[in-house]
Amino acid sequence: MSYQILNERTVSDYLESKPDLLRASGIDPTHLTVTEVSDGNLNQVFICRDDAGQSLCIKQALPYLRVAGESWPLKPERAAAEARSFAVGAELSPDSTPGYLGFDAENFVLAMQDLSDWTVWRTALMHGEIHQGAEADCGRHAARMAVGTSLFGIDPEVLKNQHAASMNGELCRITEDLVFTEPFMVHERNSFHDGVADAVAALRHNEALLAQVSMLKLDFMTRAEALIHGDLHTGSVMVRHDTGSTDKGHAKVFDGEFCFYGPIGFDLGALFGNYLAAAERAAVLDRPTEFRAWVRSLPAATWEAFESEVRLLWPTRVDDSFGDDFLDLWLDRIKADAIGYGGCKAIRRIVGFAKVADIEELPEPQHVTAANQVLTTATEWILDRENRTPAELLG
Ligand code: SR1
Ligand code: MG
Repeated sequence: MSYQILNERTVSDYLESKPDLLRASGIDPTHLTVTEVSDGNLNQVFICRDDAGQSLCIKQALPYLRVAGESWPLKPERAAAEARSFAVGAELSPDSTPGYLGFDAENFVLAMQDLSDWTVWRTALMHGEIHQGAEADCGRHAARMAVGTSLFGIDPEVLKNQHAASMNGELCRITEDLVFTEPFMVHERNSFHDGVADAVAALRHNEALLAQVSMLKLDFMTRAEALIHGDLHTGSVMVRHDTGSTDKGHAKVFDGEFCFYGPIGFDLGALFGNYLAAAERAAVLDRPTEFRAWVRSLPAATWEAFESEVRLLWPTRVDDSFGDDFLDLWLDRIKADAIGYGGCKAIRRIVGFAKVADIEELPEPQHVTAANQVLTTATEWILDRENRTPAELLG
């Protein structure tokens, strides 16, 4: 399919031709300053600001993976999944969702609130910044999305139609390959430092681990519990300090193009796995005690906010044949899933395609120490996930 691929010079004219997007943003397209700020792996992103200081963010899906180029084609229709994620987030969790201004399905363009005065959480963590409260926002957001898009928030027939309309097979396959398959075998897309080669070989020969990873993969591919984000790492979260504070903050979740009906624990696990990378970075860089303690507390704080919010919403469930004892069992399963998926997500960032800067940008000796520690801890999480609590995960 051919469509207009935007660049910094063409965004103004494009916006002038899209009165719906303009109306929602209140921006004047005639004197726009447009800056490309593309940062993620898949898409291009522009910040547009008018002379009066009004701004908006434009995100366009390319027909290929941005970081790989045309050698890795990708259907731009994935932008429709992100539009779905935005619309549902705006309804169920508005405080933790960036303002959603509209979607142009012909050109695969999303318009959203400009969050230039927010910081990507991964970047803030790498710099040793504390945003106490962001972790709970993420847990609450995951809970609201989980309950609101599941059997507990929607009539079962309506739910089945929503599930069918939310298929996102191409992006799910990326996760299936990059998270659950390739890191555990020899594959051309993998890469890792020689200093972790022994640990990588060990996990590939660990039959118990491989079986558990396959079990988690099967659940990822078949257990359609709720509309999950699908890629909720710390690069999919923006944070900002509360006014006047240097350590209290809030979070907004964005970048929902991987969303699909999947296991609820997967999103929490993505956060846990990235908290692990942040914690190991903080350890090898000998960050201040207060920061390291806060990072170690993140899995428990996210989990506690998730569980509290689910319990708060539980009396509103649309099918009360699911009772309170079931809720305890269900939460236990989500918790174990989250820990297992956290392990898988951490391992893929050390071994597979698409690394994380927390570990990649460490100087060599620290990189090897942190990467080995991530692999050891992640393996334990997967194998022992039924017996672990989020409070114990980071020691
Ligand atoms: C092929 S895309 C690589 C990764 O970028 C996204 O953020 C997802 O994590 C995906 O696995
Ligand atoms: Mg992303």
